[in-house]
Amino acid sequence: GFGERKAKAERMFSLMDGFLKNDPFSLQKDILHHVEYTVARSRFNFDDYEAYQALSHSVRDRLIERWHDTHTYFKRTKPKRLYFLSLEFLMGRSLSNSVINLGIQDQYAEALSQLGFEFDVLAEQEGDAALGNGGLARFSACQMDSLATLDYPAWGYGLRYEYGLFRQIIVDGFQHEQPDYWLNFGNPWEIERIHVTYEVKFYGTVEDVDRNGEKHEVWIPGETVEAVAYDNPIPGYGTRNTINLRLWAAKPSNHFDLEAYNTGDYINSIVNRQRTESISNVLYPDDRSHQGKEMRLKQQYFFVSASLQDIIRRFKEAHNNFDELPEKVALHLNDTHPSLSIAEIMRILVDEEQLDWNKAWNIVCKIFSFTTHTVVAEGLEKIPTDLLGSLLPRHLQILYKINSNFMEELKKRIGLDYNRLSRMSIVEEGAVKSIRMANLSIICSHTVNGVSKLHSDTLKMRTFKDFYELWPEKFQYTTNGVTQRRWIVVSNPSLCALLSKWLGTEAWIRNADLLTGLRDHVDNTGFRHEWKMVKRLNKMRLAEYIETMSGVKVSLDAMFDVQVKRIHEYKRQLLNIFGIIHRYDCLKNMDKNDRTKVVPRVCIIGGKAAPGYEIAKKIIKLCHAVAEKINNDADIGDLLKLVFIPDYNVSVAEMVIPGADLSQHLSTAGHEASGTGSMKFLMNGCLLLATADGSTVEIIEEIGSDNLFLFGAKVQEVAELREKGGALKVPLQFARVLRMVRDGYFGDKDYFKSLCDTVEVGNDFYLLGSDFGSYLEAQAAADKAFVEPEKWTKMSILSAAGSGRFSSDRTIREYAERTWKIDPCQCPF
Ligand code: NTF
Repeated sequence: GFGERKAKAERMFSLMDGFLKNDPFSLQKDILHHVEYTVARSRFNFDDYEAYQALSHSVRDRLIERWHDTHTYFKRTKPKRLYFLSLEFLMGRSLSNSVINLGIQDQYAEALSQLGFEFDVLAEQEGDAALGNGGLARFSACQMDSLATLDYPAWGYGLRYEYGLFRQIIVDGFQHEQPDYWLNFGNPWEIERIHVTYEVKFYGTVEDVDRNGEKHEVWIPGETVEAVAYDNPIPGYGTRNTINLRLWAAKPSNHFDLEAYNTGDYINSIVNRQRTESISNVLYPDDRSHQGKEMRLKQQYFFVSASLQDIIRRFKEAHNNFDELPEKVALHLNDTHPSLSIAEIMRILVDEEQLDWNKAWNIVCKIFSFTTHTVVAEGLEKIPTDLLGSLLPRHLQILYKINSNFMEELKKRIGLDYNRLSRMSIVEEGAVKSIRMANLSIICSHTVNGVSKLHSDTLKMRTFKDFYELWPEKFQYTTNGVTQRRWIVVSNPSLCALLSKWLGTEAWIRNADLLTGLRDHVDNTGFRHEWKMVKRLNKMRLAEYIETMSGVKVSLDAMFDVQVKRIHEYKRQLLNIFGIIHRYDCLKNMDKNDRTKVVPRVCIIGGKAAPGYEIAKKIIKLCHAVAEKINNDADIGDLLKLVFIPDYNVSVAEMVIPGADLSQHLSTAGHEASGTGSMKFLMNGCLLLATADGSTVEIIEEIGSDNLFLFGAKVQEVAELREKGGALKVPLQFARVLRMVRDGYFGDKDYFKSLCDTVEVGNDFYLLGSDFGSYLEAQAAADKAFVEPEKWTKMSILSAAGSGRFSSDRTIREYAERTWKIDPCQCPF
């Protein structure tokens, strides 16, 4: 009874010391406790890695306290919740970020130094959590940080891959992929919830059942897998709120396997069980083509089914009428990867909860929102109906029904325009009949978001034109952002201190708009001097890293020029390399005396190529071949260096970005949906050399076109240029560089042939040739600015000063207010 429960609670409470204490002495005690009892090492003998583990566990304890409080508070106050569904999160390391967000960085540093350890050294022990590919996945991670910091009642849902994104190693200039078995040494940042499990079903058939005299279709599944929850606490900065990122792992279901029992095939039944575990094993390493792979589809449904069961269970605990669902639940589709949710929730409401189809559909259309991260229609996900029908027969039926209802409605609105009807259909008839996940997502979502203004215009005018004409009000844009907690506070502590000093407050860490205050100091020589010192310090850190990674010694006086991102033809790393070859060629042909006037450069390129993307891999090889030549040319010395940074990931980015003077964003206009790397560089006072693509257009609005180096064809010009094809004018320098590569100047002539073909006149889809002239001019302008350090520093300051709008806090606030309609819910201290 109640009396008994109360007595028990009181007894429990009297046994607790209250919250964990954060003074250095208590922290030391906790760390040593974990050395002895969690890591099980002697407290008199443990190394840096063990110290890292113990330290992390003491941080984890503090996260758990806040996590519990936050969720108890959410449960009590029952706010509308956001569920952020994403198949990818690139969280990177957690230690520094957690300690900073908890606000106990200094205490930990002191506690550790008294124990003879250095916080930063231990932080370096941590490996990255790399459960994602590129921009989309890191953006998800930034959004989680902002959701927690701004006190939104949000959950993230994803998959706990046992193998994250492959590690890139370079052998003879070629990329090789190594598995990232990241859980090998345990993961202190997750909490295994062995009691939070759901059954996920696959295959089987659909059968008719009789329900109160009516015929209904019901799924009789053939295979069952269990989903186990792993919770990853996400602490907000300057708040007690700590939200949850729940990742699912597949485990074999413990259901009694009658067949194996009957046939006595004990060993095989266990071997078969292991196959089911493999669902969450590995992240697909391709960031924009997930076409027609059965395992990928299984992953998507596994994730969707477990998440929705969890969400519906939580809803039913607090509410008893599904009419309330839209007031209490917002479901966000991060790209189309989770869009099976739509069919799944219809199945739950209609088949299991026995709601009338139309009633269910009306509810469902009020809860979904959708963000797309791609530009071109060819990149959109399609699932062959054969595959879907065998894995999820009932879902395929549901999708057909959604589509036929939609087609009926559409005919009433637009008449019998069969071309348009077939373009808008969820079902693509063709050689391979398939389901168009983007069409499904648009039809069912109340809001379709682009990730920058330009991107959204493209969606409206091209990619989703038919849908825009039908439902203009659905189409919105919410420009991406990045979290200044990770991209300044964690990764650039010296800049962080400088900002707080000159802004006179740390408030910019929660309100990045305050960075505009830097404009007031731009004419102060003392401030500029300190600004330069910070950059120099970060360049030193980067130079050391370069030397250990590649053996190349670089001069700190050179301009550090960086391009780091996934390798893609549209991102045009090849344009960068051609520019470098051109620079090298000029240096070689230059009079010795003239060389002294040249601005020395260190060109840094980094990024992974999808394992099956041949051209991207050739770009990596070419980069190494060119580097080999240039770096060993005694004529050139410090005037030009080229280094490829292997295994680019979140923690490498944290080191590289603060050390850059210049960063390059070279996508052919109209191809980069937004770009978030540029925002990180901007915050760190790096100048941008960029095309007018994605969010760069909005960056220019904030910092002014004088403070960056813009080049290249504009979006409106691209189509026309492409049409010219073979008649396109290409500068002589471009032809010369291309010839050098073709002729084997950098070796491997045959291997580079197909790469060269992609940019040959008439075949140059991404317009490297036609943009080359303007690219070289922008590069020359950058050189010119760099020799005037005061001017350069001003541009650098004004870049950072204008970066506030590109905080993911602004992004999240816009989503919360306009799209999700959720309110902050701050757990009291
Ligand atoms: C990326 N997409 C886009 O290519 C970037 O322009 C954008 O900034 C980020 O998403 C975040 O919105 C992907 O990573 C993916 F997976 F869609 F290819």
